[in-house]
Amino acid sequence: MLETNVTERFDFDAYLSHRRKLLEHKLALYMDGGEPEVLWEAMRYSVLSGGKRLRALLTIAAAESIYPGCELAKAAPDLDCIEAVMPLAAAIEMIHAMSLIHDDLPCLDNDDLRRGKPTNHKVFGEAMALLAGDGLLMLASEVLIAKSDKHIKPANLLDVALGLSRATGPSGMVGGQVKDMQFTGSAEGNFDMATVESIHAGKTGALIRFALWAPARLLGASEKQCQSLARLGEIIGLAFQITDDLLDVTGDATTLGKTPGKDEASQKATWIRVFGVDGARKKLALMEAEGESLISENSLDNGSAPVLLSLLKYSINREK
Ligand code: GRG
Repeated sequence: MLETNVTERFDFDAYLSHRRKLLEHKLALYMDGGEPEVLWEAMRYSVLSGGKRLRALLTIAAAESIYPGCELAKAAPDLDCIEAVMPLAAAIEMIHAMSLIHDDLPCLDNDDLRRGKPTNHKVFGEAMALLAGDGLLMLASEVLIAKSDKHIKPANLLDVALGLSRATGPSGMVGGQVKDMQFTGSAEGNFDMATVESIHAGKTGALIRFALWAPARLLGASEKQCQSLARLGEIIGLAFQITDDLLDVTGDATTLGKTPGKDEASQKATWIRVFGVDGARKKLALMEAEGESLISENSLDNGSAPVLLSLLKYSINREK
């Protein structure tokens, strides 16, 4: 097993691979077995198919960052903070996976390729893909509520469950997706920066914001810590989606594991269509600087392990 205690020189790759391994193990455990068999197979196909796991990694990193001094650390000093947020991290990845399944359906983006593999409906058919998405949506809440540690305060868990519904539903991902549809195919003059920011904040930003805020709330961090992490989530969420817009223009299918060039072909309202590639790069540089200041001013990264800072940079400088 890799060292979890990162000291002196921070090895970000080792950090990523260790935390991803813990998460994959839990996801497989929470999704082991189940019937009807074909439904569970379709759900597992999309959840256990890799992906960067950025949202879960943000949740784990936020938990590690706030753990010393939070309510739970005092109430249950022997509890491992990564273990404590695993149901939450897994629930977030389930919601993310279901959103990808539905997004790829013929009635939405109609994609054949996801994470370098045929999309869920290409393997299981449209009806089963729809139901696998529905199943994951509810399994996420079930895992969060049923698997969370008994030392977690019920009021905190309830707040987090409410936050998950808000981030996922009409005021989050679903609303963002609807706005995305409303502006797809629209001429450039019909939308502006505020429109694109609002689409991005719902479709992508809401879950990433939640991924950083929720572990702090769940473990009983201070309100200031919760709010600073939520703001960092907004910065990373927008930066992540602008990077996604950029990669759709500059990336290739093999590296991305999905079809590039679709935003342009379907005339999506993206940052690139408002500001161009250079404009997107400039915005990303500004957001990276803003995130960096927020992290250092609020001491969000503790000790010598700049985990959140590294995840911020990873969200922006990734190639897939
Ligand atoms: C949430 C109830 C509910 C329904 C779904 C379709 C839909 C509503 C929302 C669309 C959400 C969506 C697909 C947003 C795009 C976000 C995005 C950039 C996804 C790619 O994320 P990565 O790069 O993927 O993190 P990996 O494969 O690495 O996990």
